[in-house]
Parts: sequence; structure tokens; C-alpha cells
Amino acid sequence: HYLSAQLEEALDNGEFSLHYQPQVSAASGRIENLEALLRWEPAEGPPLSPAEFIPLAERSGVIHRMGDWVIEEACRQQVEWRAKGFHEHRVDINVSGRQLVRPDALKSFEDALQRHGLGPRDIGIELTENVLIEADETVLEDLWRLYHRGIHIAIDDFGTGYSSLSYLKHFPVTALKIDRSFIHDAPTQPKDRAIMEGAIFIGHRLGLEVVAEGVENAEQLSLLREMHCDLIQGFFFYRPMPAKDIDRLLGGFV
Ligand code: G
Ligand code: G
Ligand code: MN
Ligand code: NA
Repeated sequence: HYLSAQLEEALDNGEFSLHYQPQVSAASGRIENLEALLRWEPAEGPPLSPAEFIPLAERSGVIHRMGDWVIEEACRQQVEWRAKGFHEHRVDINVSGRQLVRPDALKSFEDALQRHGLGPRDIGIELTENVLIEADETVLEDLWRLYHRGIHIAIDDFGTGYSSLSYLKHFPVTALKIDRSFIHDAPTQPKDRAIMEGAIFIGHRLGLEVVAEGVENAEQLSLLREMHCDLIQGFFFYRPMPAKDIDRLLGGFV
């Protein structure tokens, strides 16, 4: 496999990096969390989006090494931020279903936290609905253990998976991220607005934190504030950016 060999080589050569996108409090605008997003900048050619190379990495199995790298790098960076006196924000990493096929994936996540002296306030995870639906017993036990240790577990792209709402009852989850497709047209489309409002309501009734993704304009933001959404992520506030730019944001030198 030419492309999987390329991915391996890219890992060896340090061509991957993490960018971070802030999530701000809807009420105060303060930065609360950072979502870590993988970037590949090949030595030759234009940068590639994870939407392009994650599926490939999943098919070839490179995803496991890549996932380990992401965890390690997110932990390293968070330790660096803490040492610089930035104590408030949490970093959340994305974990795909394929990664959880490896039985020790979540254990190695916990090991990494421990090795770096980090805890639940430092690093969280984002999973899609389908990951939960397809998870086997071992994965679920591991997720429950993380949950009981206070690790933040968000459902990503909420509302777009092939699932019923019942998984909210059965699975360990601390937050919902409303998929950006519902946010996008909420100001003009009553159905999108109803789904967005319903998701916020249900999230809050279940004691979950609710995050809106893909917020791009003031109209969307104002609706979300009216509906008491907790956190806002999107280009309206911040794009994903390299860690050094986050330093400047957290340091207040905007
Ligand atoms: O950042 P961008 O919008 O290009 O991300 C596209 C998709 O890739 C998103 O669904 C995101 O969740 C996923 N993604 C980004 N970084 C990672 C990562 O480190 N691991 C996994 N498994 N998925 C990621
Ligand atoms: O599926 P996931 O939520 O992990 O996807 C994160 C991706 O969403 C990132 O790659 C990021 O670039 C993208 N993203 C973040 N904010 C916005 C936004 O306001 N609008 C759009 N279209 N995409 C966004
Ligand atoms: Mn995500
Ligand atoms: Na998402």
C-alpha cells in the first residue's frame, strides 16, 4: 500500500501537527476548551485535511500509531501550557471508532495521562454516536471507567449518526456537540432551529454540557445564547490554529 507507507513515513518524519480550536463560553466569551485537530503538511505538496487521510489511516491500520501520536502530542502540549501558567482550559482529542477496535486504546490513553501527570481537567475525548453504538463490552467498560474518573466524554456531530436517542441513556457521556449542519441554517430554517433547541434542552435535562459547532455568524450566536447553549465553537470566534497562536490568545496578547 503506497499511501499507508506514506502515512507511516510522514509520522516518522514529523509531518503531522495538532492545531487547536477554542470553544468559548456562550455567556462570557471566555476560552474554556480547545479541540485538538490533526494536520498533515507533507514535505512536498499542499497540506491535507484529516477528512482525506483519516479514512485511509483507518483502512490501513496506521490510525493506531497516529492516534497514539495525537494523545502523546496533546499531553505534551497541555503540560507545556500548564507550565506557562495557563491553567483554565481543557484539551479534547478526537477518537474514531476504528481506533477503539484495538482493545487497549483507552487504557493507553489513561496511561498517557498518568505518565504526563495529567487528569480529568486537562484532557478529554470526543467520540461520534456510531462509535458508541458499535462499541463492544471492553470498550464500554473502559469508557465507564474514564467517565467515573471524571474524564470529559463528548458526543461529536450530535444528531447525524444512525442512532436513537436511547444511547444517551445507556452510554457514559458528559457533553453533546450539536452538529454544524443544524447550526448553519438555524437562523432561517424553523426545522433546524427546532432540532438545535431540542438538542440543547435534552442535553441540559440530562445534565450534559452542550456545545454548538460551526458557529459562523452573529445570528447563529444570538439564537444559541437565547437558548442557553453552554459553549460555542466556530469560525465566528476562532479558527483552528497552531499552538503558538493559542499561546498568544491565552496570554491575552490578542
Ligand atoms: O479539522 P477538520 O475539519 O479538517 O477535521 C475533519 C474531521 O477529521 C473531523 O471530523 C475531525 O473530527 C476529524 N479529526 C481531526 N483530527 C482528528 C484526530 O486527531 N483523530 C481522529 N480520529 N479524527 C480527527
Ligand atoms: O467533526 P469535528 O467536529 O471534529 O470537526 C471539526 C472540524 O470542523 C475542524 O476541522 C474545523 O476546521 C471545522 N470547523 C470548525 N469551525 C467551523 C466553522 O465555523 N465552520 C465550518 N464550516 N467548519 C468548522
Ligand atoms: Mn470533533
Ligand atoms: Na463535529
